[in-house]
Amino acid sequence: MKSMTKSPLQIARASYKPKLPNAFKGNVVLLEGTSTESVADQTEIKELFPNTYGMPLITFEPGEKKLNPVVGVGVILSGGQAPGGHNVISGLFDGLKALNTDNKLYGFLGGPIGLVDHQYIELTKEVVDEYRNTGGFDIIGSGRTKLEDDEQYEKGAVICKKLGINAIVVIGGDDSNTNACVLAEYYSQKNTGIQVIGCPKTIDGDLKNEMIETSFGFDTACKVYSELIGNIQRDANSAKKYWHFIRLMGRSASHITLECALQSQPNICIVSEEVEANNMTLSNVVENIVKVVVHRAKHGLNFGTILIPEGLIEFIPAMKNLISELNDLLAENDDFNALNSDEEKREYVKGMLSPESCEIYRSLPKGIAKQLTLDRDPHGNVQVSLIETEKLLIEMVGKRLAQLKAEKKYNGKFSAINHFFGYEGRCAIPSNFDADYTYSLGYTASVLISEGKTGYMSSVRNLTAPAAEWIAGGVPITMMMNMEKRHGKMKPVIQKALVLLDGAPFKFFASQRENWADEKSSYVYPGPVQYYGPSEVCDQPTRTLLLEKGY
Ligand code: FBP
Repeated sequence: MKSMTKSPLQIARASYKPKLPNAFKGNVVLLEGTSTESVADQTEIKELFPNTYGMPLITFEPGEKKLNPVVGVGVILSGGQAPGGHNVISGLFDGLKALNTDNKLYGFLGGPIGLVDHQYIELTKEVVDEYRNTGGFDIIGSGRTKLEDDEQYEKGAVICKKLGINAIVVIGGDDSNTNACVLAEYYSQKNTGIQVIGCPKTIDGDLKNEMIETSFGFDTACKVYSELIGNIQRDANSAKKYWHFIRLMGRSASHITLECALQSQPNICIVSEEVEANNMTLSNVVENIVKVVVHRAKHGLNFGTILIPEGLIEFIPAMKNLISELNDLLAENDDFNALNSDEEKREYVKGMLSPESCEIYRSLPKGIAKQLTLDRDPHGNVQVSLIETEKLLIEMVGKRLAQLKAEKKYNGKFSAINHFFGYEGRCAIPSNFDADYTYSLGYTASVLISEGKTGYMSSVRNLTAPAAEWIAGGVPITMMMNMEKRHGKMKPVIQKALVLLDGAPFKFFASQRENWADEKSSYVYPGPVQYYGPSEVCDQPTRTLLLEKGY
């Protein structure tokens, strides 16, 4: 058999033509709205961003042909992978070439560090064509280096000058776009002539607001995880012998977990934001799970599915205090880092914590306690993907059920299996929605650049309508900012969007969960992401977006 370097689907998918909003079908005109304000802390944000604060919202509409001067653009992929990143780049490339065939696009390698270390490639048609409609960020790679000091910005300006780059596009999440905004302000203040445009990326779905309806990648990742959850539910319903504890990526916010629950209807779904709002302890969370396990066992159902958001641990108030004490304690702590064994580290930490936090730290299984002290990411966040909450819950639920059994209050069998879905979905081939959305975001960025804009995030709205009716434009990044404490200091940052307990997706879930938990449970098996077929199967946005838009 001939060896294959591409799958038949890859080959077919390469020829998919992403849909664009009508505004981009011909020549484009820019419309400016009224000036904007930051979501909070207006005085502080205005003072920190004198050049990029208060700019108007922008929308694009079809318009007259005009002459577009040649531009050079550099693009950076920042942070975790998300399906559709390659299509942002192909949309950007095609948009730039449609504006002026002499425009050039460069890709900085390995994330923001590529700009600082002058590592780049030119993104020609041959390179871009290889990656159209594919998952992953491998076209130029990604990284989590934080752009935060003048020396880095100056080094970036040097390479931009050398390559004739007038604009940088940063494709990233809330932290990366915060950095993009600071960079835009710096380059404006220094009159470098370098514009900076952001693009809303993250599977976590927590970079959203009135003008950014969803971040790209959320759609595909949730569809991939929901397929897997559906498959597990079929297995559970067939074998009838396991409880599956499934943790899902998403960092702090529970958007992914909630969306997967809406798609697959598991027996239990924990939403971290609700746990925090109800001031729940770890034992409360365990007790809620136990109630459902016991109830189903009474009906002979010793199996089920439970979805757990990755960031749960940080939303349990007492655990949150412990993590925050650990963050302060471990920040650049040479004494701790010099210790060799886990036992020495454990003893050191115990000696430094407050009595309340120490009590909790002691009560945790050693493995979990160790995971809480692992290195933070460059933005100072605990790497929640490394904390195996699903195993902790299995252990605690098992213990509690054993107690109930001894008290003759439970007579079932509890056999549990743990799963963690994250990396399985982050580089999936983008759904039609993500392929179209990302291509449109890239195309939008090219027009914002040609219009000389800086400090804007590429925005494509009205996403529950067909792509032709999507509204493309730009949102000043300062509009999304507020002041928050980071590493003990107040900093301007983009406000993270958590699950709203009074929002339509959560309310719908809350109205259904009792039915999903009991003996009449009604699993849904979403099946694989569909690329070809009827529009009602292939072109549906997430349930979250539909509910938010009142469908
Ligand atoms: P971004 O916020 O950078 O998009 O990353 C999302 C994410 O997939 C989270 O869901 C997860 O907690 C984290 O990245 C894992 O990070 P890493 O890729 O460094 O393991």
